[in-house]
Amino acid sequence: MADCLFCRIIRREIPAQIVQEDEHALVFRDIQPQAPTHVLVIPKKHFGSLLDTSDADAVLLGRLQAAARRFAAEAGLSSFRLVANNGRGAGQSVDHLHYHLLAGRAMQWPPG
Ligand code: DGP
Repeated sequence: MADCLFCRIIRREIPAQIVQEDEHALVFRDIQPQAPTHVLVIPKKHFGSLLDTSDADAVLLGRLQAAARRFAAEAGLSSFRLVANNGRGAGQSVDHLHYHLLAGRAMQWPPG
């Protein structure tokens, strides 16, 4: 997607603090961190949100969780939250599927 912000980060057209990368996924620091540790886990393939994926993408979706787990393990996180906002009503502002990984402070439940 030519004008997608996160696709542009993947292509290195916009700078980001990338902390992990493989063939399928990118993990980088959120520009507006909501916790001491706040990274975004994204697929390199463009999906607007989880609703734009299908059962055929199950392996790729699993890879995103694996990337999140690797980051958490390497960062020594014993607890963290992994969350995806899907749709404006849920707070999604960037239309490229992404999981927020937040850690380093007490978390509330349910989230607001
Ligand atoms: P959401 O609101 O759930 O769609 O999350 C989008 C996140 O993306 C939000 O926490 C801020 C982050 N973000 C927006 N623009 C940029 C950017 O240019 N660079 C980085 N690293 N993060 C961004």
